Amino acid sequence: MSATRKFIERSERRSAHNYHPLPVVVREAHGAWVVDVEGRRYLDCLAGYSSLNFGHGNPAIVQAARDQLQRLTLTSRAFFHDRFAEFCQGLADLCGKDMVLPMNTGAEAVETAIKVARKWGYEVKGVAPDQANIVVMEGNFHGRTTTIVSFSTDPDARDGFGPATPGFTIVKYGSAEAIRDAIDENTVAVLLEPIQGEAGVLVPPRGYLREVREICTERGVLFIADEIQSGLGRTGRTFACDHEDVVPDMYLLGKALGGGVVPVSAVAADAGVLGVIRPGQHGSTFGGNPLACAVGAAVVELLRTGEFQARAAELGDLLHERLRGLIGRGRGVVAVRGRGLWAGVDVDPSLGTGREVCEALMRRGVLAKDTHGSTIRLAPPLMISEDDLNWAVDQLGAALAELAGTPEHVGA
Ligand code: IF1
Repeated sequence: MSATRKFIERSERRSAHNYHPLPVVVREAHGAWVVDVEGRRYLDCLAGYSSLNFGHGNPAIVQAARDQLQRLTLTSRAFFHDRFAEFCQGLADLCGKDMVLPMNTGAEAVETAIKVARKWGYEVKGVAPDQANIVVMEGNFHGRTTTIVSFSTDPDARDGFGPATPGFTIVKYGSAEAIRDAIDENTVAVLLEPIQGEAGVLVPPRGYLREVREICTERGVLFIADEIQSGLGRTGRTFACDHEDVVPDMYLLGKALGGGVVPVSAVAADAGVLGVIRPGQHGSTFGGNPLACAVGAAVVELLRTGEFQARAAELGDLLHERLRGLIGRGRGVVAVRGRGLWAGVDVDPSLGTGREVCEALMRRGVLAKDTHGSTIRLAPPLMISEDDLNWAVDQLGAALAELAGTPEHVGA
C-alpha cells in the first residue's frame, strides 16, 4: 500500500468525516509549492483558502513567529503584553479605522461583528430590546457557528443544526434594491462578502457596494464587509471594497492575517461602533495573543508597501486573460469570474464534475478546490511567479482536454 493510501486510511478511521479532501497527503511546502509524502510536487492554487497569500514559509512571517515563540506566546487578555499595541495600531491604520478587536477564526470575527452591531443597535440607534435585525445575502458563507449557519442558504451548511438563531433577513446578493426593501427600523446592519467566495467567486454588479454604502448611511445601518477571504491583497487591492472606493463601518478579517501560521482574525471599526463593547462583554482566551500579534504585525507590515496588492492586480489580469482563453466549445470552460489572483472557473459539466477536474489537476501537479458542482476555485499565493501561474493555466487546459477525451489537445 502506498504511503498516501496509508495516511488517508488512518486519517479517515480516526477523524470525523466533515471533509472530503483530495487524495494528496502534504508533507512540506515552500512559497507556492507543496510536496507530498511520496515526494511529488504540486503548485498550491488554493493557498489555504487565501490564508497563504504571502506563500508557505514566508521568511518575514516565519522569522517573526520564531522570534516570538522563543520569548512569549500567551498571556491571556487578563494582562497586557508588549506585542499587542503594535499589532492593533498597525492593523487599525491599514484599515483606516480607530480600533480593532482581535479574535482567532473568521467565524469568531463574524460573531463579534453580529454582537457589536446588535449592541450598537440598542445603545446608539435605539432599537427596542431583542428586536435587532441584520440583512444578509443569499449564497453567503461566513463560517460554521450555530448562529452563522442559521442564515446560510446552503442546505449542507444549515440543515440539521437548528433551532436557528433569529434576527436575520436574507436578500438576493447583488441587488441594492433588495437591501433597501429589507431595511426597517429594527435593522442594525447589512452583512455581506464584497465578493462571494464559497458561492463561486461571485463579483457583484459594478456600483453595488457603493449603493450599499449609500443606503446604509442614509438609513442609519452599519455596513459590515466580510473581507476574511477577499481582503489583505487577494483581489489586487488591500480590500475588495477598495475597488469601488467604499469604506464599510466594520471590516472583518481573518485567514491571511495569520500568515498561514496561526489563526488570527479581527474586527476593525471606529470607536463609535467598537466602543459599545466594554469589559466582560466579549473576548477570547487566545484572541490577540503574543504569537498571533507578532505574526499579524508581520502581515500588516508586508501589506504596507502595496507590493503584494500590485502583484495580485498584475498577475490577476494575466490569470483572467488566460482563463478567458479557455472559454468556448471544445475548450471546456463556460465562464470565469473573480478579481486579482482569485478566480471561479465554471467548467463544462459534460466534461465532469468540479471534483473530477480537481482530481485531474492534482495528477498534473496543481492543487485547487471545486465548489458547487462544476466551479473550480483558483487562489494561488500572491507571490507565485508568472511562469508558475502560466503553467497552472496550461495544466487546467490540458486537464479539460483530457476529460473531453481529446488527448491530442494536451499541451496545446
Ligand atoms: C470550511 C468556503 C472558502 C469565509 C468568509 C468567514 C469564514 C470563511 C468569507 C469563516 C471561511 C472557509 C472555511 C472552510 C472553507 C472555506 C471556504 F469554501 F467555505 F467558502 F475559503 F472558500 N467568512 N471560509 O470564506 O472563517 O471560521 O473558517 O476561519 O469551513 O470548510 P473560519
